[in-house]
Amino acid sequence: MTSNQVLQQWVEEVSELTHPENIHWCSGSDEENQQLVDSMLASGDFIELNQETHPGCYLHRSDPNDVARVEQVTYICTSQRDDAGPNNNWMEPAGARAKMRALYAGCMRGRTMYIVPYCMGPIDSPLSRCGVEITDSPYVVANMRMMTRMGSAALARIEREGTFVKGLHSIGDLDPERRFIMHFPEELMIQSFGSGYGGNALLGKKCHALRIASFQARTEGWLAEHMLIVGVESPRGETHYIAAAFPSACGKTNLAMLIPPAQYDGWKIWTIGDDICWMQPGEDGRLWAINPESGFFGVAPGTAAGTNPNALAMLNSNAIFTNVGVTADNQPWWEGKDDEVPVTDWRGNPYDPEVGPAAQPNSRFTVPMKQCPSYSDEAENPGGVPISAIVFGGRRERLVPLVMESKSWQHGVLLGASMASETTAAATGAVGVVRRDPMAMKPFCGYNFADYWSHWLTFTNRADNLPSIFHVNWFRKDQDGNFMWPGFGDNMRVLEWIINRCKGEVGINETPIGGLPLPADINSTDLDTDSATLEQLLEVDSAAWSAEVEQIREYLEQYGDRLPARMIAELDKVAAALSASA
Ligand code: SAT
Ligand code: MN
Repeated sequence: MTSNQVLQQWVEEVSELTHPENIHWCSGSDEENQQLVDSMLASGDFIELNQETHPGCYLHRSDPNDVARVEQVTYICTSQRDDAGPNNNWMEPAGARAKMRALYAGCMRGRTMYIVPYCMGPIDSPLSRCGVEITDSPYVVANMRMMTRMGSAALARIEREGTFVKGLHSIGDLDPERRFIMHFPEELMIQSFGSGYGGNALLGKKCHALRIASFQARTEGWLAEHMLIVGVESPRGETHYIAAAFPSACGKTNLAMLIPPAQYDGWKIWTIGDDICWMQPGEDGRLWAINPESGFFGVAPGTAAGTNPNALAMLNSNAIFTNVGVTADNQPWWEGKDDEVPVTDWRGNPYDPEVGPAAQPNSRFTVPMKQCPSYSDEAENPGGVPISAIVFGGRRERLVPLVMESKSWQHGVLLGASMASETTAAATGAVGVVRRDPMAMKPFCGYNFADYWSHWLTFTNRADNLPSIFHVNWFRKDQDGNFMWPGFGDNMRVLEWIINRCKGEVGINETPIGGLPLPADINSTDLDTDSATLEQLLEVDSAAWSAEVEQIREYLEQYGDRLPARMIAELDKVAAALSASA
């Protein structure tokens, strides 16, 4: 029950449509969570893990057909098709609503319908936004409780403010043919059916905090981005905050929890967020950012003491593991974790390496952010943190230098729009093909990319102390196919250079594509990369870059008339500078 009439009426409508057996308004309390856990243990939704080594940890095995986001059935339903843009699947809103209505009819018979009020961001932050997810999945409720500020405090804020995003979710019958993730940004509404998986079902995450929020941010003058946020504290006690966007498989979670190499004594990386960043100009002309989430929903495979000790350390208690393997003593296990041999695979069958990996490659952990050893209390600051630098990145074996600085905000927007990664062997299809993923928002921008870049470009009028924009590439390879840069903790050396640039403490090598470091300005004490290789990582091949510029032009031109002229002007400047230097 609620005093908000719109919410009360919507709950009644949904209940009449879906026919749940019970309705439960979530308070977010510990007792409520315990009851939920107990009922999931009884139903088999949760399997208890070793409570001595992993207190409060549970395993969830999903339907084997329901293990990832489903972009092909994810739609943006704006009244005008062009408002969704070539970057989205579009469906006409009335048709989409009718389709979903038919699927929802009676879908919650025999189930409990949970009303989940949540707040994206600190509960008392003006940058935060609220939503309500109605779901018939207790697994979703347990996850939302970690990933968002869920329960009574969020409902109180909704009753105070009167606005919220409406998200309706049912797992339905998990039939992939009857699975749709619909977004109605003009109505601040999400409708999801047929999947219980993370990004399809935890509606606060990609559906609200990126697709709906990006649309909302455009009308309200802020940015909703697919970025991690880290604080870099120097031995002098100064902390600079960096927001960074990468396509998948570029080590975003690792960067968010980086541990600096040994000689960075007194330096510390603070984690504010690993996935989503909402930014808004402050009175001082800087951009101030919050992480709208309060938990991590991370990929388990590859998480290890060597690659990300902070992540491993936070997974010993109060975590939900989805689709991982299990050891003989009932501990969670995934490929890359350690030398143990699991006994059970993610489907619950005896583990047989001939059949496949123990953990599903997209298996996940859900864990409260506060359990991360590098978690910063600033994540709770209602005012957010001031951003000194925005970093874009991609996985490029050739061409793209280790790091470069944009010549201006506008050029930085072009760098973001040109972001790309080469496909890895992990994805199906050809290896090494360059895929554009502007601002790492390709699957998450809730409107036409051309309008999104125009919105980014307006920030020069909105704030006069904008962060510098950089582009990084940790993934260059030499002729023999070896990585030229060690990555992981050593990326700290690049972060240090970025901060030195923000403070104006080091110079720059001006090139046609942007400002590159002078090799001597990258801290190379105890670095495994020799100086010749470092120089190669900081070179510009003008002929190859001219070809790249034409590929970027071809990509951008598909956005037609709506593409801001400024973007092509920036690209032309780069092209002209490259020809002049050739
Ligand atoms: O499924 S999620 O979108 O939540 C995770 C991811 O794909 O990044
Ligand atoms: Mn993500």
